[in-house]
Amino acid sequence: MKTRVFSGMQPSGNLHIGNYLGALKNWVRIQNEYECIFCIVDLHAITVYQDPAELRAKIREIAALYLAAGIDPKVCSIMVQSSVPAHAELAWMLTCVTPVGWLERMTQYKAKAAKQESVGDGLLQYPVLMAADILLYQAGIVPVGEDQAQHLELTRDIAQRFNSLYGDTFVVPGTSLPAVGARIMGLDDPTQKMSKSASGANHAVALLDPPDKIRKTIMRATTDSLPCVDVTTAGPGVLNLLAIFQAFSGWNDDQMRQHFNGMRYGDLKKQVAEMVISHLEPFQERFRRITSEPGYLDGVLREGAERVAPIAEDTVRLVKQCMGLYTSPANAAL
Ligand code: AQP
Repeated sequence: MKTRVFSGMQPSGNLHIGNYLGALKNWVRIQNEYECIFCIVDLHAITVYQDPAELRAKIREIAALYLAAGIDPKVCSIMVQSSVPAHAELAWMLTCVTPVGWLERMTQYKAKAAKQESVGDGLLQYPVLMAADILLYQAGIVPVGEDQAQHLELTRDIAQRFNSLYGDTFVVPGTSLPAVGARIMGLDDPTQKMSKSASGANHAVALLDPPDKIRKTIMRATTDSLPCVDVTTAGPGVLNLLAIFQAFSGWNDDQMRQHFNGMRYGDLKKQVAEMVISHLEPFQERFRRITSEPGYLDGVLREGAERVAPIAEDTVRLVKQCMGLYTSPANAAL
């Protein structure tokens, strides 16, 4: 039996090249090797306020971006988190075995809470819901970007705590990070992770940005005051541009060094911009085709949810039995 893979993205803004290089590209690479479930995690998105009409549109946009990136719905299940109620149900059960101190230590919680006037409980519970997403499907591998590694560690802690309290129930999942591109930094500030929710005009390259905008954003990227590239001593801005180029091109370290050492920053930026555009143009064309087919996206999402719901329901039933919750006699014997 193939190992199961689970991962997801929040429909909380425009997907950017960090989301693509850190996660989506890896998903496409491994989709034939494993049994993959790729989710649009809308329940996670509402841990900060989302305009309802925009959220509805973003859920569909993200599903179309998965497909445009090359996720094959015949091989993988693509589904929306809120369409399988077991995600929320298991999250509550896991909340009850998770010490609040574990959650308060999460760096993403601390960073996001610092930006809110009033912090919703959902923001604190975010990683428990993420643990529920993964454990619900007994996923063995979770391919994510580096920023999610701490949440994955917490998922393992929750699974192990549950298993030690109630007996072996959950598969303890492993993390899969890409070798290059696991943490793409903001183009306007290379000390900050590129993020959907950051507000700067030159912060990110979105997957649906037109070529002119991509060129403009990359040409304005922050570098440093040195005249040209030195791969071994480069500062964070130049390293970020090199990582973007390398992750898109697939070049090895020697090729990168030989090609870029001594190059002026203006030329480096031009080459990075053209590399990004050459990958995003065909991607955007596929996105337009997918979104112009009436009913196609909804069919993919419905099929995905129907395929995974029985797995999720089995896990919830098992967890209820383990914890001593009520299960009807018909369901008592698994
Ligand atoms: N900058 C990044 N570099 C590499 N990978 C990244 N990911 C996110 N940012 C980068 C990876 O993309 C996947 C989906 O992320 P998410 O939607 O769960 O939200 P996030 O990690 O919180 O990403 P954002 O873009 O910063 O969104 P907002 O601003 O809404 O919080 C994950 O696998 C993530 O690791």
